[in-house]
Amino acid sequence: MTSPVSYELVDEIGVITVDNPPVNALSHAVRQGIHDAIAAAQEDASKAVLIVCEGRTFIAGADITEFGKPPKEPHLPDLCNTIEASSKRVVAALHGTALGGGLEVALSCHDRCAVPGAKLGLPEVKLGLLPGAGGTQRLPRLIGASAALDLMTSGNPVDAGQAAKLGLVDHVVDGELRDAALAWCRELIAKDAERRRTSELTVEDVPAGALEEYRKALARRTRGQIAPQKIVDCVEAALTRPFAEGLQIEREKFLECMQSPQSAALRHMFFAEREAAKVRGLASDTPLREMNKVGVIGAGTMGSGIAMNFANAGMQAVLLEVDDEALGRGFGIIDRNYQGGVKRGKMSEEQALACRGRISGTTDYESFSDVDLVIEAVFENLELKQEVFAKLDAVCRQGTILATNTSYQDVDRIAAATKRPQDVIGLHFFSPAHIMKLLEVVRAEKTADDVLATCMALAKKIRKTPVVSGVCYGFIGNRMLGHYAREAQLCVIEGATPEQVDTALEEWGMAMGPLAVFDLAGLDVGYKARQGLPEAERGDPRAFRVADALVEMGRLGQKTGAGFYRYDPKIRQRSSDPEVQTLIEREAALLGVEQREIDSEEIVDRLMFALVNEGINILDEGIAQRPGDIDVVYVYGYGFPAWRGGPMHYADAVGLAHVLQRIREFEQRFGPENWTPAPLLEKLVESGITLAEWAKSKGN
Ligand code: 3H9
Repeated sequence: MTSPVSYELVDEIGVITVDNPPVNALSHAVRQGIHDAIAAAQEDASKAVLIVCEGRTFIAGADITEFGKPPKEPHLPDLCNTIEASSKRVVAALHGTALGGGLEVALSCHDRCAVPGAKLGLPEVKLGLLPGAGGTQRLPRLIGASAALDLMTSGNPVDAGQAAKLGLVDHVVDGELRDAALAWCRELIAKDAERRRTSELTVEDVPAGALEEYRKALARRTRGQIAPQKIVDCVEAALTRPFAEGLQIEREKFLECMQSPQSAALRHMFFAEREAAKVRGLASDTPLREMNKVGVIGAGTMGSGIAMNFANAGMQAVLLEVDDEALGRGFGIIDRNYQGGVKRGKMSEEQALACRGRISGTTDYESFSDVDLVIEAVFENLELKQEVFAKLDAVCRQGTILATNTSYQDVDRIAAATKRPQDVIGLHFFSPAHIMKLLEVVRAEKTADDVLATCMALAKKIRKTPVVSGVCYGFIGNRMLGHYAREAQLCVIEGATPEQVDTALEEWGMAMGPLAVFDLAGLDVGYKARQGLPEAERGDPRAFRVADALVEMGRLGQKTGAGFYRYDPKIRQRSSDPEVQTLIEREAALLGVEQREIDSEEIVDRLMFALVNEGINILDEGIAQRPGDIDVVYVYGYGFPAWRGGPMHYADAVGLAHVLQRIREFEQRFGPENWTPAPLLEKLVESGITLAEWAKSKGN
C-alpha cells in the first residue's frame, strides 16, 4: 500500500506532503509516514523541513475512527516530540482547518505559516476529550495561559489573522501556499533565524486565584461535563511543572476522558450528525434543483426567522403576508434579530444590512411565480395549509419545491391539495428559526428523490443539521415530546412541584426543564393544538388539566409574565408561584389523584424512558432512518445534552434491559395506556443487542 505521506527534497528543503483525504486525519499510516520522513531529513542535505498537506485542509486531527482500537506506534505525542526535537528546522504550512492533533503537530514545529483563510483550533473538548499530544502544555507556552484556556475549553477555532495576533502563527502568506511556504523557509534559512522549541518557552504566570475563578465560571458554562475542568488541570500543570511532567499529567487526564461515557457519547454525536445527512436509498448522484430565490408564507416569528436563514446564505427571500401591516410586523422581528446579532458580535453592521437587503415583502401570491422554493409557515391548521398549497400550485412555475413548515400536520394530505405531490416536502424549522440548528426534512409518500436531495443540500448551505423523518403526527421530535410532556405534567399532578420537575431534568443535563420550556414556547400553542384534535386523540386528559387551566386564566407563559411560573419582567427569571400550587392541588383533588412525594430519579426515568420508548417505536415504523438520527434531533432541537449522546444512545448506555425493566414497572404502577413497552425494545432485549448494533445489522 502506498503511504499517504511523501517526502522529497526541493533544493535545500525537505518537503513532507500529507495526502490522506478527506481531512488528512492522523491515521497510523500518516503518523508513520511523518515519523519516517523526519528521520530521513536528519540524514539528508536538507536545511529545513516543511510539512504541508494536499486537498482541502491541513491535518484536521487524530483519526477519530481509530479511537477505542488498540493504539499503534508511533503514538501522536511521541511523534510531536520527535518533530520538535528535529535537528533540522521544521515548518508547518497551514490551510483549511488545522485542528486537534493537526494543530498539535503544528505546535511542535518550530515555525508556522498559514493562508489567510486557515482556521486553527483544538476542538477536542467537543468530543469530551482534551488535546492529548502536548497541546495543553505547548499552547500556554506559546500564547499564554489565559488565551490557551479559552481556545481549548471552547473548542472554537480562530482564523489565521487572530492566530497571528495571538502568536500561534508566525507568518500569514500571500498566494499559493506551498510556493509561499517554500519561499518563507528559504528566508528563514538565509537569516539563520533562531529555532524555537515551544516546550522550552516559559509560561507567563497568571494572577493568584485566577485559575479558580476560571474553573467556577467554566463549571457554570459547561454544566455536568468533565473534560473542560481537566483542561484547566493540564494548564495548571503547564504553569507549575516542568514540560515532561506536564505531558505525563496530560496523558493521564486524556486517557480518563477517552474512557469516559461522556466522550463516547460526544464521539457518537460527531458521527451521528454526519450520518444523518445521508439518506438511505437516495443515489449520491441525484441531480439537484437550482436554488436561488425562496418564498416564505407568513411573517410571524417563525416565517421571519426562516427567511433570515436564506438571506444569511446569500439567497433572495420574499416574505408573503396578508397585508402591509402584518409584513411590517415581520420586518420588525427581522430588524430586531439582526440588531441582536450585531450586538452579540455574530455579524458586522454591514453584513447585517446586506442580509436584510436580500429580504423583500409582498402581499401577492403572484410574486412567487419565479421562486425556486416556497416554505409555508402559516397557522397550524390542515385546511388552511391545504388552501395555501392549492394557491401555490396555481401560481408557482413547474419545478418549484413546495415545502410546509408544519410541526404536526399530515404532509401527504397537504401534498394532495396540489397536482404535483412529488414537489411537496416538509421542512420543519425550530424556533428561533435563524438560530436553532435542527431541520426536520419530512419525506412524504410521493416526494421526489431530487426534491429530497435538493433540500438536504440546501440545509447544509443554510448551516442547518438536517434529519429525514417520515410522515406521522409530530414527526420524530414532537411525537416523542408528546410522551415526555405527558409524564412531566403527570408528575406535577401526582405531587412534584414544577420547580422540582424542571430542576431534576436540568441537573440531569437538559438545557431547560420541560415546564419552563412550555412557558417559553407559550402554553396556548399546545392548548390550540389539542383543541384541533378529536377528543380521543388528545392524550391522557389528566396530563393537560393544569396547562389548560393556566391558559384559561390568561397565564400563557413568559409572554404574559406567568405560566407554570411567575416571571420577573426585566430579567425573565422564573420563580415558583403559590397560586399555581393551589391550582395543581385543586385539579389533583378533582381528578381524585392522591398527591405524594416523587424523587428526582423517578422524574428523570419517567421522562427519559417515555422518550426512549416512543423513539424505539418510531425506529420500528421506519419514521426515523436510524437511532443516531433521533439523537441528532434531540441534541440539536430540544436541548438534550450532547454529552449524554441523545435519548437512543442514552438507552444503550444505561442498558436496554434496564430501560425495559423500568418501563414494565411503570406499566404495572401507572397502567398500559401510557406505558406499553415498544415491541422492538422487547425484541432487542431478548436477543441481547443494543440499538447501535441493531442499526448496524440493518446497514446503518
Ligand atoms: C484529536 O485530535 C485528539 C488529539 O488531541 C490527541 C490524540 C492522542 N477523524 O465534517 P465533514 C470525516 S481529536 C476521522 O463532513 P466538513 C467525517 O466523518 C480530533 N474522520 O466535512 C466525514 O466522513 P464521511 C480533533 C474524520 O468539510 C468526512 O471526514 N479534531 C475526522 O464539513 C468529512 O467530514 C476534530 O475534532 C477525523 N478527525 O468539515 C475535527 N474529521 O464523509 C473533526 C472528519 O464518511 N472534524 N472526518 O461522513 C471536523 O470538525 C470537520 O470534519 C472538519 C471538516 C471541520 C475538519
